Parts: sequence; structure tokens; C-alpha cells
Amino acid sequence: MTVSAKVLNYDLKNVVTPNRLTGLWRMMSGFRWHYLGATLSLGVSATAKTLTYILLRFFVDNYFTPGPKPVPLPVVALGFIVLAAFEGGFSFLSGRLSAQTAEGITRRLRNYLFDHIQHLPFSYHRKTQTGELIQRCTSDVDAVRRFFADQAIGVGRIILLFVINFVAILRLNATLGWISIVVVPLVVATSAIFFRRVSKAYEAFQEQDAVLTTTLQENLTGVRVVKAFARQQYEIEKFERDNQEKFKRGKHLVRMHSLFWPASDILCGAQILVGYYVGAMMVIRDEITIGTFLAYMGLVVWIIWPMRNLGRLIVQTSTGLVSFGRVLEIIRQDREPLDEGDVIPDGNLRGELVFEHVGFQYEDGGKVLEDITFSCSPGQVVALLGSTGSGKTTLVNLLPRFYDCTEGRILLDGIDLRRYPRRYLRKQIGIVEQEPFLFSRTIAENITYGVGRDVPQEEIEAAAKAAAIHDSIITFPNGYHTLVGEKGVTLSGGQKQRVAIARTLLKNPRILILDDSTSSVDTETEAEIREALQRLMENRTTFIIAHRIQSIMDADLILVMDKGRIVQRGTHAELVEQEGIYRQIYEIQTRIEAELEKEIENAS
Ligand code: DGT
Ligand code: MG
Repeated sequence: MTVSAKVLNYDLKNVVTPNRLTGLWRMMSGFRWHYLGATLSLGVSATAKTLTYILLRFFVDNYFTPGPKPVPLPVVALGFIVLAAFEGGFSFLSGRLSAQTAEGITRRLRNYLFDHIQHLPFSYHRKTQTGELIQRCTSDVDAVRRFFADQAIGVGRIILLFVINFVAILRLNATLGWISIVVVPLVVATSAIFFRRVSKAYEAFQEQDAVLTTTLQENLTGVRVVKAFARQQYEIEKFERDNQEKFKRGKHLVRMHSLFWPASDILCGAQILVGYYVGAMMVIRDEITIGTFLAYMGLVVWIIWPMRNLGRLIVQTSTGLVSFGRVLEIIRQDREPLDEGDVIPDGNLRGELVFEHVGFQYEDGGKVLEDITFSCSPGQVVALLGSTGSGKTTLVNLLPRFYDCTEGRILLDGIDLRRYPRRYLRKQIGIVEQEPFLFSRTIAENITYGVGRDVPQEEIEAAAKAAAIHDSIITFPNGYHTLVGEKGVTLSGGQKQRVAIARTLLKNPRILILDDSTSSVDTETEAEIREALQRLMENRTTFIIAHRIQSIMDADLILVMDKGRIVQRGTHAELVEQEGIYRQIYEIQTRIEAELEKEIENAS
């Protein structure tokens, strides 16, 4: 069975419906024939089982008493063998089909979820806990898989077994038939009650499971902080508290199950006893043969079994539905429309930018930018300087449209930024993030990450040289093929920043944004990078965010920001002439440097 074509690029958006069962039905699209096959196989298997009991009746009634035998005994024996083979073979086939299909559906769901999460906007990721997402993509997806492997096919199995065996008993003896199903309504009613209660309990359990995953994930990510502050004990206790809660909710869930099963067992047991009693009385009164009674004894179990399992199925389905609902909450989120926009310039941008009274507010916060107005021509260097939290990162994040401004407008080459498709902008804009992230892949793979094609080694090295990281890379055990992270080298903060700069340079963007990108490198390396960048910044509009005046002295325009506003603007020469924050910072920094130099001189 090939499923590959069905599992990639498959849109599952339509599974978001108010009724989760409808959603699950839609999830099965493309796999329904497999389910039909699985159900039909079950039907064959169940029929073979039922026929075995009918054959048993024939055997007991004809071969235990003297008289002529309808067929030779070996034929009867062969009948038993053939029926057993059919029963087992088709049961196996059905199990295999449904398990494979469930895996196929789940694989498609996993791929879709991953794809979908990649496309959710920045803001979604900022407000959603990673652990929560991980838990939904693993444990909840697995519960959905179980639904498709067991419960979806279970419905067919139960209906088939029930109908086939009920009809068989009815044909043996109508009275026995009706007696064997008197508890059905009771079992269904208890199951329905438990369904609701188990749903709630399971939902609470999964929620707590997500809390625990988040705790674990944050703890692993933040392991340095934990160690540095020697807070292990606190973290262990916090984990235990969350774990205790999960235990409590798990116990509650188990208690529900342990109430339900004995209750339905008693019902079903009573049913069987009554059936046997009535049947035995009928044999004594000579109303049915011993063969019929034996066949009935066998068949009735296969009516009771589906009834019991109907309860189990209903209860288990509730867990599948809860998990599916949790997965749906992710699917329901709107993707960031990457290709929406009516302007797609052919070729590259020039890189002229005009900010007109731009204001910005995060969905869940106060105003971060207010009345930002400035412009720059293609190829110019704009520097942003300002205290921490003054909105510098937020401002540059508007350019690739990670967020759209909430007031005013930004014009890029004379056209409103919101008219450009995000994908195009992000191709044209290179951003070296404040806290760059490198993947656990080789250094070369990290550097070429943004270009999505095979890059000749010379180009990679040129980018690395420009970012002043080449010399460090060649000292690593495998050079450019050294793995970053756990299995390879651990890079320092400055090295990471420089790999990130190389990665962005290789992308050759029209607009370059360096968010505090040289904060973790020493003054000397910074000068080296600045020199290399000087050449690279030619012909491209560049935004530099920095704290050292030295890094931005040559900028064409320096914007000094405070509390989301531009408080000073101009070139370095203009700004040092003015009273204000800029001159204060400049004076402090030059004084410190002078003192440092003096100390170094004294020391030598
Ligand atoms: P830095 O990097 O420490 O020098 O500071 P900036 O200037 O880059 O500050 P920025 O733009 O990261 O943050 C400006 C303000 O916006 C600050 O008060 C924190 C707030 N902020 C940043 N990101 C978010 C966010 O995702 N949601 C909300 N609600 N507020 C945010
Ligand atoms: Mg920042």
C-alpha cells in the first residue's frame, strides 16, 4: 500500500468542524476504501466464526446419536478446519489493514501539523508554550492514531458480530434470541454516562500532561540558569508538584474505568446466566436439541462481547475525541499568508524606505512604537541606538512583516509594505537576530540555510571570511563539516553571532538588518567585521542596532530611541554637537575607553 502521495502537501483544514466526529470522518478521506476492506474482512471472519457454531450444532445433533450420517465425518472435520482458517486469516488481514491505515492517516496528520506550525505567525509562537505544542503533536496525535487503529474499525466489528450472531441465534430459536439482548439498552445507557465523565477526566489529564511537558522542556532549555542559580531543589519540587497533580488526575481516570468495567461485567454476566438457564430449561423440556443449546452457548458470547466492547469503545472514543480536539486547536489557527499581496516587483528592491507616523502595539500589550517618521535612500546605513526596551527590535521586525504596523505606514520603494507578499520581503531582507539560533547541523549547512540551493565551497568561505569566522571554523575537527551542538562543537556567543552573520550575508539580501549582532564579540573582532561589512553594505540598505557608538559612527542616519519614540536624529557629527542622550552616551563611552587605554599603558 503506497501512501506517500497522500501524506505530503495534503490540506487538512477542512477537518475543523464543530462536530469532531465529522472531523475524524474527513480525516479518513483517501483511506476509506482501506477501511471498507478491513470491515469486509472482519465480516468474513465473523461469519466464519458463527458458522463454526452452526457446524458444531450439526455435528453434535448428528454424530452423537446412532443413525445415518448426512456426510462422512472427515468432511465435517475439514469444515471446522476451513472455517478456522477463514476466521483467523481474515481477522489478521483486517487488523493489518486497519493498523496500516491508521499509521497512514497519522503520518499525514503529523506532516500537516508540522507544516502548519511552520506557517503560523510570529505572534502565535510567542504566546504558545513549546511544551504544550510538543505534547499535542505527540501524545495527542497518538491518541488519534489509536482511534483510527482500534476504535474506528471497532464500530464495524461490533455491529457485524452483533448482527451476524443475533440473526444466527434468532434462527436457532426466536425466544433465545430476544432473551440474549435484554441488557443491551442498559449497557448502552451506562456507557453513555461514562462517556461524558471519562471525557472530562481525560481532558483534565491531558492538560496536566501538557503542563508537565512544558515544565520539562523549559527546564531542559534553561538548564544553565537552573545550575547557575543552584535552583535544582526548587525545580525538582516544582516538577513533583506538577507530577503529583498528573498522578491525581490519572488516578481519577483509572477510578472511572475501574467502576465502569465491573459494572458492565456484572450486567453481561447476568445476561449470560439467564440465557444459559432459559436454554437449559428448553433442552429439558425438549424444545431445542443439545446441539442447538451448545451452538447457542457459543454464539451468545459473541453477542455479549460486542455489547461489552461497545461500552469500551464509547469510552475510548471519548479520549480520542478529546485529543483530536486539542490537535484541532492548532489546526484552527490561521496561517500567516506568505503569498498575499498585490505587488510583486520583478527583480530586486532598490531599498528606499519611508516611515510615516508609524505606531505599533502588540496584541497583548501597550504601545511600543509611536510616531516613527524617517526616510532613507537605497544603500544608506541607518543606525538605531537606545536604551533596552525602547523598541529597536520591534521596529526592525516590521520590515520583513513579522508584524504589521498598527498606525501610519511604511513605504518600500514608494509602495506600502503591506502590499508586498511576506515571502518576497523575507527573501529580500536579511536579518541577523539579536539571539541567533543555529540548528544541530553542520556549520556549512547552517551558513547555507537561507539560500536553499547547493552553494560552492568558495562562496561559503567568502561569507565566513566576511563575518570573521573562517579562521575559527578551520580549527574545528571537521572544518565546515563540524556539527554544531551536542554532537559537535559548542560555539561561543560571539561565534554563533558570526555564523549567523555569514548565513545572512550569503543570502545576499537587499536590505540587511543587524540586530545587536556584534554585542558578543570583542572590539577588535568587531572592527574586523565592520570593515568586511563595509564592503558588503555597499548598495544595500542596512539597519544596525548597536550599543557601542563606535559601531555606528559612520551611519548615514542615526536614530536615538527612547520609550518607542525617536528622540534625536542625525549623523554622528551632528549629534555630538547637540545636547542630549547621544552626547551623554558618547562621552561616557569615550571616557571609559580612554581610561581603559591608560590602564593598559600603565600595565605594560
Ligand atoms: P533591547 O534589545 O533590550 O535593546 O531592547 P529593544 O529596543 O530591542 O526592545 P524591543 O523592541 O524588543 O521591546 C520593546 C518593548 O516591547 C518592550 O517593552 C518589550 C515589549 N515586547 C517585545 N516583544 C514583545 C511581544 O512579543 N509581546 C509583547 N506584548 N510585548 C513585547
Ligand atoms: Mg532588541
